[in-house]
Amino acid sequence: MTELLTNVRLATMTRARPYGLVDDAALAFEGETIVFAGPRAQAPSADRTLDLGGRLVTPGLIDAHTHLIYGGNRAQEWEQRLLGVSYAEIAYNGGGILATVRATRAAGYERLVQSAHARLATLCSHGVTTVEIKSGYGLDVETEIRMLRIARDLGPRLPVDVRATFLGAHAIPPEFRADPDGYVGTVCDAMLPHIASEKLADAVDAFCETIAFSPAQIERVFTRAAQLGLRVKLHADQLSDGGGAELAARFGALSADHLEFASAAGVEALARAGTVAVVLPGAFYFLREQQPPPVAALRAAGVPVAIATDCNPGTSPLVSPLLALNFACTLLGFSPEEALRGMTCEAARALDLHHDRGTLEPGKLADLAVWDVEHPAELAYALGANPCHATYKRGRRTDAAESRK
Ligand code: DI6
Ligand code: FE
Repeated sequence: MTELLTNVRLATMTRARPYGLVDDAALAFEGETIVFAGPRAQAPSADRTLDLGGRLVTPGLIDAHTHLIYGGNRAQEWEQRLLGVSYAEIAYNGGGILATVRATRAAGYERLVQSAHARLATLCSHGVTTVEIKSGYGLDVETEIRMLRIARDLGPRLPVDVRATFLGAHAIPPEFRADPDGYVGTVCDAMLPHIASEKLADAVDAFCETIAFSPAQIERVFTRAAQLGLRVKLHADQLSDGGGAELAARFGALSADHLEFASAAGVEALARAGTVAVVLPGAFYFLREQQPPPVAALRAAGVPVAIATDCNPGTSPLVSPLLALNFACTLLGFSPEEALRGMTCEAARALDLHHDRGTLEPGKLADLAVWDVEHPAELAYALGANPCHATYKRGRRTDAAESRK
């Protein structure tokens, strides 16, 4: 059966600038696959036609970096930070990520599912149809596996595809405080082989930072991941220049994320490796970071740049992808078009899913967001608004009003 959505403006996000816009357009799909996206006058005949009243249709948004499964919250730590205590100080004193690790270990499976489901449903109600979710708040075999199973369980419950990422090397757990290398051994020898054999993760991430893991420790994790056939990505150069971008590039990482302190050499390395830069404006904003990521240098070097929410309890409790686009424009110098590319086609690349999503073209999945706006710049523009009218996930429609329930 062919379904035709007509009387729309399409932001196809294909190479044609700006936004791959097609006015007075139509889009047809058969099952879960787009078969036509172009001028209404050329649309094929269809079994069912829906007039969308001139609304804008974009690819479903892709949030390529979240940590949305966690116990508790860190509002009180945020209060402390507003009084001048730094994120690094809080981490050194056993708060920060480790506070969430305690709360996550203590929460049962069902409580974690419930709170993560609510956050993911909010993302979906804002046009998201593909999301990446990391583990990393368990830091022991049992809880890391629980987090990844929850990530795998959430997808079928909502109109969204979930990519699960194993982030065992997120922080050094309290049990290994005196033996960080011992923990890296656990990640490599106990966690990774199990996760790979059960296919619980699609990729492996790590946090390269003075308060987390050294490049040498991360090399061990990445080497093991590569042996097990898993692609890698990296939290790189967020709080200091630790050569994270270079490290990610050396391992052919899918993405290097954050990058506030990445050096010129790091940017060049990403460009050569074809690694996507994932910029996380929510964390930049919420940490009141002073040093922006090198957006102009990334642009000049031709590095693909994605934008994501980084939804997490410590540095970016953000469940609005559109606000992430706005922050990218107002704080980091993106154009609204670059920002939207960052959450569609470039985000698809960051997840290695660009073969089947991220643009509106025949052959790609019918993952769509329908918006009550005239022009795509409005998506990044309207602070705190949610103009999402409906989404289509693999051709199946969800009304936004429905998904907010
Ligand atoms: N960088 C981040 O921004 C998140 N993880 C990371 O490595 C923050 C995680 C947290 O503070 O809970
Ligand atoms: Fe993160």
